[in-house]
Amino acid sequence: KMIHKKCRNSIYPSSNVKRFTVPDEKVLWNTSFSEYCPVEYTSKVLQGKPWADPNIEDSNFQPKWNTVDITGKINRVSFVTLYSIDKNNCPLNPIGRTGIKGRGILGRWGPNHAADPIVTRWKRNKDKCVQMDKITNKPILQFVSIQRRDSGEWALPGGMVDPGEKVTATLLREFMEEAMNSLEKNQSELENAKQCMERFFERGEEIYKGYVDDPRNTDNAWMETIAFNFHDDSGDTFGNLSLEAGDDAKSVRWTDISDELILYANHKDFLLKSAEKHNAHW
Ligand code: RP5
Ligand code: MG
Ligand code: MG
Repeated sequence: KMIHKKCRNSIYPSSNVKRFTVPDEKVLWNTSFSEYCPVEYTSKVLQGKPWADPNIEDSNFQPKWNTVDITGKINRVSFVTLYSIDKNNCPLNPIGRTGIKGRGILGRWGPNHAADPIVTRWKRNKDKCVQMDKITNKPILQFVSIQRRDSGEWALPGGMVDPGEKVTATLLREFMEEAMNSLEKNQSELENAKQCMERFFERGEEIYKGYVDDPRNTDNAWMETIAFNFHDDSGDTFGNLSLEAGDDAKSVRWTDISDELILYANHKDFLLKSAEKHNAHW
């Protein structure tokens, strides 16, 4: 069972709000922790944003917890569990305490759904031969990583699933925005790359579906994701495509997968799983 670490015992991202200290053994809601007194923090940035929920006290806000809202197409179902609702009508983080109440900078109360594309290829030398790791003697897999503008950490080029959007569409859209700078390209420049990527993204393999140990999580709002692997086995797809950082990414690069990776949230776990699937070095 997962225990979250990146959303505990730290300063909340883009703020100076300090989380209430939660030791490992006090994470689960059903372990008593009478001193527990987390501060409430919901960023002002969320006010009036079309992509964000209203405040919980707002009388017009009638969220249907644990269901997909038919009209607004907002998915409030958790991959993890049927989450509980506390006495203030706030959803409770299924993994446990985080040291902060409220939403922080997350748009939704409860689960915030994202999708993460894991685009991989084999590492090759100048003669196009696949490179092996000297110790494990296994081929080295590389993945497309982006550097996040918010924290500067390297991460998967993932993003939020828009209301009513298919996850397959989110995966492609976010990859093109963050790793190919599609938002700054004109229609004709995009045409060729888009067709190529659409075909490449038709065959993907699900690697992970569930909670993300994201530094933005709170007691009442958390990230969940579906991570899909798209593998360019021959190396042809990306031979003709160039990577260019865009939107909430400030750089992009191919990175070798290994146990030494240091990445945002728990993205490293998804990459190790991808490497295992391809019987690659890690
Ligand atoms: C992570 O946040 C997810 O795994 C995904 O990579 C990302 C989505 O949020 P933004 O990149 O849109 O901030 O937890
Ligand atoms: Mg994005
Ligand atoms: Mg993103």
